[in-house]
Amino acid sequence: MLTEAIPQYPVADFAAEVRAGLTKPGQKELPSKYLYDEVGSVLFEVISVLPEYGLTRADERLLRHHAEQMISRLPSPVLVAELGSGSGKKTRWILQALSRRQRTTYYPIEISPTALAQCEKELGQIDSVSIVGYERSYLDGLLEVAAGRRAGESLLVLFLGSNIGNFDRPAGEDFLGEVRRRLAPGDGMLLGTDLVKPAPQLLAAYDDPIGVTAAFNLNLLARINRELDADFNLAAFRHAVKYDPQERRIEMHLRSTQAQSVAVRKARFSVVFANDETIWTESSYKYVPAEVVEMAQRTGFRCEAQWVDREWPFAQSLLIAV
Ligand code: AVI
Repeated sequence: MLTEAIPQYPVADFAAEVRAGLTKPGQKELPSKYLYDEVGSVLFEVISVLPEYGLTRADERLLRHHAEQMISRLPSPVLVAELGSGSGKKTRWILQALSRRQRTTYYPIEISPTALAQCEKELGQIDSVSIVGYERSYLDGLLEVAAGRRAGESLLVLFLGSNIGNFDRPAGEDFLGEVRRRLAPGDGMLLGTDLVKPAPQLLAAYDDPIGVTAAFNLNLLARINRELDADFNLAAFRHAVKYDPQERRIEMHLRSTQAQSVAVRKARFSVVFANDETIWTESSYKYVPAEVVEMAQRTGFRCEAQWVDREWPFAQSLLIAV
């Protein structure tokens, strides 16, 4: 695999964002993108195979069963760019279906070099598919891929796994608009969204009984200790999850189990926690299918088709840039 690389988040950006989130008045927060260092990415892979977390299996099932139909609705030749390649496992179905009709170039765009390497391992052997990895933010990478295409080539952008659900709703919609600005009319986007389901099922998915999701969440504090020379006592924080039915979102928090003070030396600040105070580390918004259609229309796409998994309600929506 060829890789176009730039460095990961500079430590100064990480320090500034941790400081801003932990010193802001009211609810303390940390950006969820920092959950995915080398340890966090491996823990997320484990989450994705937990029996309680049906999201990744539903995403993969829809691609496995409908990839041919999905690509039959796209012009040929088409380049494939994926935002946040993850391990690349699910993408195999789309690439195999495409490779039966054309030679295909696949551009995984991903800030984590570990995930890009994993993706190459998973997908490197498919006949007629070449891989060019971009170690970039999603939108910067997409701009470069779109700018480099030849006349007559269209683009299919994959944004799978309900990664859009980790944006607040308005930010998710802005993000779709930004993707659209980088595309030409007729280009496609396959968007995976986790759908609303009963609260007990969602709570179990984000608070599994063997504690993998708890470790994934706590690793954020461990990462701050490692990279910013902080002294979080991990034993004094607990993973906590709640579902807000009005907002239709799961919230992950880290709850302080005592009054305590923590120093984050490389970010030059200390922070005090009251007993029971939380740090909000991630939101995971859940959708209804019609909402995705409307969001697509407001951002310059039309929804060409939707496929919904019955076992674990989840939708793949094929959006076409208008
Ligand atoms: C990556 N993302 C879609 C996952 C989700 O379900 O929101 C991240 C995750 N957080 C806890 N478990 C999984």
